[in-house]
Amino acid sequence: MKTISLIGAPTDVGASVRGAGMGPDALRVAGLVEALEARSLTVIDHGNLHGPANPWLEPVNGLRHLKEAIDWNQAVYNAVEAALAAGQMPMMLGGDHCLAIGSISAIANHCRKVGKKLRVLWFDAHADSNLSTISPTGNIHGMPVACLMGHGPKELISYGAHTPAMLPSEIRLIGIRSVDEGERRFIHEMGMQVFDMRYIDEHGMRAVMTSALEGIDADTHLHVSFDLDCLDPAIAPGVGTAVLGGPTYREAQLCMEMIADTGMLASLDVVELNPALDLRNQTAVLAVDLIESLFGKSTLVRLKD
Ligand code: 5AB
Ligand code: MN
Ligand code: MN
Ligand code: MN
Repeated sequence: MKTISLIGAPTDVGASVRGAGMGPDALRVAGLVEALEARSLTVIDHGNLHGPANPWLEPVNGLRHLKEAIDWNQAVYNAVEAALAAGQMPMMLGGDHCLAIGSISAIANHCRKVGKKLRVLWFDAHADSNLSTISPTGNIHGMPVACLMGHGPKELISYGAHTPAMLPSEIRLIGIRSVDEGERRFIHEMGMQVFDMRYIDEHGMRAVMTSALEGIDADTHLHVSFDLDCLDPAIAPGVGTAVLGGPTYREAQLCMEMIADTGMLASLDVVELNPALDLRNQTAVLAVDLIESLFGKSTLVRLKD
């Protein structure tokens, strides 16, 4: 059976709304460990990583808190790399989404080393494809996709042995509904596959997930980077940058169940949970509920064929 390595990364240095640093503990309080154990998984909770405090400064050259983001991502990179080396499944609990740079750099590096194909499913309201030159905010949590594709400050694009860490063909963006003008151009230049909300409305979540999971086989490392602001704010208010019009509870469940059905999930980021904005920890409780489905707790009554 799988052993899950929980890695808490309690920081909000990549954001300009404070509070995401409390995410890891809110997920624990919501019963994450117990829920995973109830799915017969072994869980090793490594507790929280340590890193620099949020200095709460304005962006410099289009980047806010660059040095702090570099240090936090190095800590995440090291922890995820160690979990993979030990044969465990890393689950990184953010923290803001800039931490996916370290997490996915370690995963991609591992894939190159062991000769696995990589597929990343990026669930998000946002495209996270900003560059310092085009970002309207300078917040690094809006830049991880670009950094992973080799576009960003040199320290953030070179954690692993290869730059870029990830190719555009290895990622699928799902749930997107807030894209900055520069990001739109970048996405098209890179040729990334984006299943935005309009596409989900028109084709339905089942068709979207069938496409997003296409080609995954026994040689694939499947990583899910789950920004909780992907979900509709009506069900997930506890996020720093909420955007109207996200997937419903049922659509989110279907995503999780279809991923579970592949049996190939190999690592996970759960990010952008902001307990300071949540209502009685409901977004954390919802996240735990969806993670249970991701690990095979089906809501189906009929038996699967
Ligand atoms: B998140 C925005 N595009 O770059 C920017 O939550 C928002 O990780 C980024 O998806 C949101 O600041 C980053 C306006
Ligand atoms: Mn994000
Ligand atoms: Mn987002
Ligand atoms: Mn956010």
